[in-house]
Amino acid sequence: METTFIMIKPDGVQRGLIGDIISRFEKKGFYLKAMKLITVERSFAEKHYADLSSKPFFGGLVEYIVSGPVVAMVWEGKGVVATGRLMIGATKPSESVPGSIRGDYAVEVGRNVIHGSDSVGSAQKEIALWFPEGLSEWRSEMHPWIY
Ligand code: 3AN
Repeated sequence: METTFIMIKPDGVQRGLIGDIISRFEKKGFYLKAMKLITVERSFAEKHYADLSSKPFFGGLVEYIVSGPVVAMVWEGKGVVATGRLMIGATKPSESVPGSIRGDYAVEVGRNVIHGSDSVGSAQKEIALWFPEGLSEWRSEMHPWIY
């Protein structure tokens, strides 16, 4: 079953959006497989955003991610990578439609509340980076009446 890495960024935590965001993924029908509240080191944030290291906003992005605790999560379900991205909305809040998380809660690209893996491959890499301890054994098939 497909899994994705979702992170509520420091602004999302500080603004009290954790419950709402988790609720959206639960209600959609995805399964929470791992979750932790964690403040990461600069070197860890640089590793997470390594693909963006040449971008002019890289330094500011790393500062932002290490500025406070984040909620790191793994969600599982059919098509969860692509659907998760739709639920999150476009990177630029000016382009993210109302109804999406960024569309409802963000106005600044540099404070856009949430991260979600952009492909199945990057999801696997990000999950390995953030959850080296592994995921919960709980599987939906244990409770077939829950979809
Ligand atoms: P996404 O998070 O939608 O996958 P990416 O991977 O292009 O978007 O960018 C990662 C993060 O970098 C964004 N979530 C945002 O916080 C930050 N970012 C992207 N573009 C800019 C920009 N032009 N200025 C400042 N920060 C940016």
